[in-house]
Amino acid sequence: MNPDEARVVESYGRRVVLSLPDGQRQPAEVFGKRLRVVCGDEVRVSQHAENSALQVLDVLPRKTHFTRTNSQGQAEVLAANITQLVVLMSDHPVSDPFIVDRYLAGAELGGIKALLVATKQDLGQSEEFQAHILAYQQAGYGVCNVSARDQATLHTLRQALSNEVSMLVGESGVGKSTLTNALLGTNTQRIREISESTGEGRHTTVSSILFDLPEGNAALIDSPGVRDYAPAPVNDLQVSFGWREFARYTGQCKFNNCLHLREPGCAILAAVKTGEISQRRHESYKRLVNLMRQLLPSYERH
Ligand SMILES: Nc1nc2c(ncn2[C@@H]2O[C@H](COP(=O)(O)OP(=O)(O)O)[C@@H](O)[C@H]2O)c(=O)[nH]1
Ligand SMILES: [Mg+2]
Ligand SMILES: [Zn+2]
Repeated sequence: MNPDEARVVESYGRRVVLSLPDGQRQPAEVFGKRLRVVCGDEVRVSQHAENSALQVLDVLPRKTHFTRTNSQGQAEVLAANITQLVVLMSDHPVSDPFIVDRYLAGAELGGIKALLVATKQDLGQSEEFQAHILAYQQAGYGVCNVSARDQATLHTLRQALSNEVSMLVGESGVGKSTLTNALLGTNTQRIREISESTGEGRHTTVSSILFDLPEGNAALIDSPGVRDYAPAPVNDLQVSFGWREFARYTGQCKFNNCLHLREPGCAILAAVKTGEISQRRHESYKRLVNLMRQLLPSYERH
């Protein structure tokens, strides 16, 4: 990294926290109204005088960007330059597999590797949960079973995190911040207290924060709690690229613009019928096609 370059480790609009080439973390201001920076961005900075505030002047080209559709139906970049999305799933409380699918699709569409982590292993796993995990393995995803309360369970995950810039995502309460603390060996991130009366937790992680992991050349981003997630708008034909297991059947459908919904001679529908592709994963695909059709008017689709 050049001496005038830095990495954004926290972003609050105009105010950010930077990690400087010497490893120090310092607050800075974003210069100019149009510049938008997110966690993981590499930026060019300047400082007028020894004790003046650091200013972010420019964003270096992003190698990857992980996006979502925001509440206005627009694409929003959540993190830049991550190499791996780590999608957390828990049985306590039960994670929604349709949200997990959309996170995995967001990674595929952003050209980012994806890994699944089943959390809170110490609390046990129902048969239904294990069936979901098996379906993800059959689709081609690696799965780590962990408990943040047992360092011995973190070994495989630590290996998967080395030499990567990983972002932890998943529904509120799935255990992202607890896992971050366990991996860092600190109590940096605040943990949600789940209210006994309502079962609802408070959102204690307000912004994505990037941490350097002690081992290897690795970084980990803890992200704020969410209720829902969808990738940035894409046209309906692109949605299938979010389902890794569909790739095996590329070129085998009768129509080359097949959307795998109800077309005759569809290789994907045939694979769903034989059980080679999970029925639930395909249902999830159909739901995302429908959502994307609502988000993008038809003239933008083709
Ligand atoms: N038993 C058990 N509880 C956990 C584990 N990880 C997290 N939790 C609990 O799950 C709740 C939510 O955790 P938190 O890390 O705040 O979730 P986040 O919203 O995804 O960041 C807290 O009450 C944690 O104590 C685990 O491995 N085992
Ligand atoms: Mg959290
Ligand atoms: Zn098809």
